[in-house]
Amino acid sequence: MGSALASDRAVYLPGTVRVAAKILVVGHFAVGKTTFVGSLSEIRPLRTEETMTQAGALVDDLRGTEDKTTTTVAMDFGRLTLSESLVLYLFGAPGQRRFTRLWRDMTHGALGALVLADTRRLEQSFPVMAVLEEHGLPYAVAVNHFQGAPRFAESEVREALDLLPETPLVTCDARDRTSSTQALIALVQHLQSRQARISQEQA
Ligand SMILES: Nc1nc2c(ncn2[C@@H]2O[C@H](COP(=O)(O)OP(=O)(O)OP(=O)(O)O)[C@@H](O)[C@H]2O)c(=O)[nH]1
Ligand SMILES: [Mg+2]
Repeated sequence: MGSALASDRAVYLPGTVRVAAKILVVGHFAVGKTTFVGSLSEIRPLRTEETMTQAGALVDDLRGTEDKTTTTVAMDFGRLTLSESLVLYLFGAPGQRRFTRLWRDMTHGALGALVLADTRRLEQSFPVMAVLEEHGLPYAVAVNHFQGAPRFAESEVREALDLLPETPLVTCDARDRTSSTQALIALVQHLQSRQARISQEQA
């Protein structure tokens, strides 16, 4: 692993790539999903941003992200070549709960998900994690740290989100490519060790 950090954002996939995996980037409204996919993608990310209007003001919680003017209405799409042989296709979900049906559809064919969370509203992560659990999709959690957001000990965040001991929990800055890559690597390592465990049990 590691070539993704050093390489330029290449348009074409290297011929050495053998495995392509669909990874979801999910989380509640305005947690930084579009920013995360945009920081990581080596191709120009596909975005489906629309301007937010007064109509959404009563339902969309903009606390802490008052500068935000657009929201994802379908999905974000990006690509990250993580090693010579592995490429990740990143699908960023829309954030509002009215898109729950789309979240379900997006789980099809996905290998795993990265749940972005914000310590100012951890409880808003539950509906997202519930959909993943309902579909048996393994996930890791990355706290996207916003300025002024409270910092809690890892054990406190784990307890608040009711995470299983094996679920990875990391902190990231979705605007930073290196930090976002580390979060994704935590998920990929989790998926690999989970797969190894399943194969061992089946042997
Ligand atoms: N301080 C800080 N701001 C961030 C970070 N990540 C995203 N932002 C800002 O937070 C706002 C929300 O980011 P988005 O990437 O649009 O969030 P989203 O989860 O895609 O939002 P929806 O698609 O509307 O649910 C934007 O104004 C970003 O610039 C971060 O790590 N730190
Ligand atoms: Mg978005």
